[in-house]
Amino acid sequence: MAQLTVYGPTISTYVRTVRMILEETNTSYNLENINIFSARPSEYLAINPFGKVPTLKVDDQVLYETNAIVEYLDAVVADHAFMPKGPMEQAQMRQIMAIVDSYLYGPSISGITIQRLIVPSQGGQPDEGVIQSAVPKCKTALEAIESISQCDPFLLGNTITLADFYLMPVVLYLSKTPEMTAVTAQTPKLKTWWEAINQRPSFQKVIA
Ligand SMILES: N[C@@H](CCC(=O)N[C@@H](CS)C(=O)NCC(=O)O)C(=O)O
Repeated sequence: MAQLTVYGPTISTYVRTVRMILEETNTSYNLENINIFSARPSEYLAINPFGKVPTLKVDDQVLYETNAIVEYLDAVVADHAFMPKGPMEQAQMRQIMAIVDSYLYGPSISGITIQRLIVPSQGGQPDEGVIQSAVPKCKTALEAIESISQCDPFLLGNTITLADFYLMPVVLYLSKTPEMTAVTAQTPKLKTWWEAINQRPSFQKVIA
């Protein structure tokens, strides 16, 4: 097996998504911290010109963009265990991942989580305006995911898929804020899914 190195901080939702696959499959890997609260070093920008995390190194080859990384890892370390079998479910899995990327991550993390958890931890006051404008966007995204998902017990049925790994880290941060109640008011299936899945050992390990 190739030598795998994940670049990124343990607090990153996308880093957690990637690490869950490695933990689920007992794959050994190195974790290299990248500070995302300061300018990225030139050595990191040389492997990821966008400066985002995570980046995965596979021996000397570099992959970035979480959707590319997780599909690669699912193939090489999980023998496609985290990919649904049917074409419709595969498309729905990618649809959920795209909703997380395009419509959920921004309002949940940059909007609610940064304001509610990070700003006060640094002695500041949350910007209630930023939070209030993020809440309906999060709600729309979670309700869209709810309408695609089965949550029985996993998002797309009886096996865990990459979509679960994408959504769990974002919902964890939301669950630490008072806005969780409002954004999940119309998503009863996702609430049941979250209660059943959040103690999963691979998840508990990557969030520790
Ligand atoms: N499109 C990227 C997004 C990754 C992303 O936004 N990562 C966040 C951390 S969870 C990050 O790098 N934040 C630092 C920054 O934006 O400067 C992917 O799929 O990997």
